[in-house]
Amino acid sequence: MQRFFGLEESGDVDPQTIVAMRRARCGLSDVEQFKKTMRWTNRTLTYRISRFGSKLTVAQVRTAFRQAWKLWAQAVPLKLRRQRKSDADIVISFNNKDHEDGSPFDGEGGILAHAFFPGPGIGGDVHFDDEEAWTSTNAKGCNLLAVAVHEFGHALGLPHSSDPGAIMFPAYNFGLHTVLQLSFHDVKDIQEMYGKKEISLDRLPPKTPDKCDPTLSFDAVTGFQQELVFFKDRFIWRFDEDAGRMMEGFPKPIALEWPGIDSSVDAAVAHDEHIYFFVGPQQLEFNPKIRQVTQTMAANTWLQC
Ligand SMILES: [Ca+2]
Ligand SMILES: [Ca+2]
Ligand SMILES: [Zn+2]
Ligand SMILES: [Zn+2]
Repeated sequence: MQRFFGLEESGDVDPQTIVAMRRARCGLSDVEQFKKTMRWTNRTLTYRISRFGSKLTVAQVRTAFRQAWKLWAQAVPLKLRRQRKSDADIVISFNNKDHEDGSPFDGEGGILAHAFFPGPGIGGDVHFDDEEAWTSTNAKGCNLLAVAVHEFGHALGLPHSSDPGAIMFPAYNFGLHTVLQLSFHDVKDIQEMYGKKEISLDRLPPKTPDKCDPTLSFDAVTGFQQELVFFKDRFIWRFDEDAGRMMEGFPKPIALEWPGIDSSVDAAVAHDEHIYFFVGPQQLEFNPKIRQVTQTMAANTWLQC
């Protein structure tokens, strides 16, 4: 699994790997190799919610799933229809611990959900761990929509992506303040399976920046402790000054390092045991000890306005 987090494939479990592994993730194994691409042959697929969870209302769950399917169906000529009764292609449920498919859930945290690739029976089905703190809002907890978009990608046949900007990256994209959307790679991968939809997307899917792109420009560069951090869009790279080299596993979404910083930043500075991120007319004060944004202020408060 190390390859998927952009870490060195050392085979040893180093502290960096442990951090990546402890993070909430999808239960689908990265090690699993796919003999052939599995995809649905029908262009209209049906889904049914066979068991609702205990954390969200029926309406909240239905809305999240409808929005999640819509993101994929905007890119490809597929129709997803909710079915109340009888068999559906994709059966979705919230489950606890062992739920008789050989992949028991692990209680709160860790694995949040898993899905099966297209096929008959359990194929295409999606299971969510009912013990997670599911939310339908931007509040703390697990945003059901963010997890559902990823799992539904598997239900349509997509494996994990090594692009850290992709919905199909094994760690979920919990950018709570950003609009959830498919990345350039997600769109390319799903269109390779099902073709392009004639109606174009509302806006172009974002590309994860490439550090060696000769036209690359940075939004901000700043020094934190013994590091230099390079910002571009919602991603960063970190340069370790002691080791004299770029750290492995980057680019990474800013929000994975500093939760709550979900957009591009104009400037960032470390001061008085806090980090200040400047985003448009605002600045976000981040406390690294508790890993939280502690205050939002006007960007020009430093200038005593
Ligand atoms: Ca879990
Ligand atoms: Ca099924
Ligand atoms: Zn996954
Ligand atoms: Zn399951």
